[in-house]
Amino acid sequence: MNPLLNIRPYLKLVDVVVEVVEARLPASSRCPGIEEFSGGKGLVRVLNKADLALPPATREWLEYYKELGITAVAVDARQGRGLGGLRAVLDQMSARKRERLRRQGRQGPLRAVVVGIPNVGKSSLINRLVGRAATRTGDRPGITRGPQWVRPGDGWELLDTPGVFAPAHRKGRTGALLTALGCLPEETMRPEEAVEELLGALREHNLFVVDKAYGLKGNEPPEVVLEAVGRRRGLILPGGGVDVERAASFLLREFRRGALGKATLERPGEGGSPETG
Ligand SMILES: Nc1nc2c(ncn2[C@@H]2O[C@H](COP(=O)(O)OP(=O)(O)OP(=O)(O)O)[C@@H](O)[C@H]2O)c(=O)[nH]1
Ligand SMILES: [Mg+2]
Repeated sequence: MNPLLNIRPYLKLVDVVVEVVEARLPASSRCPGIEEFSGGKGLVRVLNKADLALPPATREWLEYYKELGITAVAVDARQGRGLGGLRAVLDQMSARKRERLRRQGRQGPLRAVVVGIPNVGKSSLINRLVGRAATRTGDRPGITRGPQWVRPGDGWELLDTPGVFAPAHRKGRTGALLTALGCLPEETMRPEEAVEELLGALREHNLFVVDKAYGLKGNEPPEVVLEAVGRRRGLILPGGGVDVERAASFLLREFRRGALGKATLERPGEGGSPETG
């Protein structure tokens, strides 16, 4: 089933579709079928959590989208960075309708729906745009339960929606990385498995943030890394061995919130996911 079906009834009400993706994983965190879904509406892609991604990689993505004629902006919804650019895009995309309304002597409203996979910061972005905690946010997937209009009274009405994902999001490395980033529930995969894929993806991009944080060379197998994490963090089983599962969960949480440093896990042109080349 198309995961966007529940949102479709709202589409005819809106002027712009805002697709939020993870700046650390811009291609694999995309919303499946969004182009067809948004039809003739304006569509803007927001690379959120840009504070946790590598700035040169984010610039590379934005350049790449520009070449493809895709409207995209990078933001940090937590700190409110990059919102000016997004507002400008929203204004531009709604200019024609505003002009029509003006000719009719009316003021609005203009409406946007915010969609994306879970936990990418859709609700946080809305809260930043309206300047108050209008919708609930949280550091796990599935916080927003149903569509919710936010009406700040500035002429815009924003629709927050629950995160959606497709079967492809759960598969292989994509599934592991989305679990590592907190976009899929932790139960999706054993944390040790997610750590293995995360380490692989980081090292392939010459990112040794985990290895450095735990004083390791950049080529130790995941078991050695988790042993180091468990010992350092005191995650020890009664028999004296490391609690590997807890060490893996701990490491994933550290990475997710950016405690190990910035990282971008895919670059344009790498292949494997749509729009990576
Ligand atoms: N560092 C950082 N954290 C962010 C940013 N935006 C959101 N977050 C955090 O990411 C987590 C998820 O944010 P939400 O706004 O609840 O995400 P959502 O997409 O609405 O999630 P669902 O409703 O579950 O689909 C929260 O812990 C936010 O504080 C950002 O730009 N940078
Ligand atoms: Mg939400």
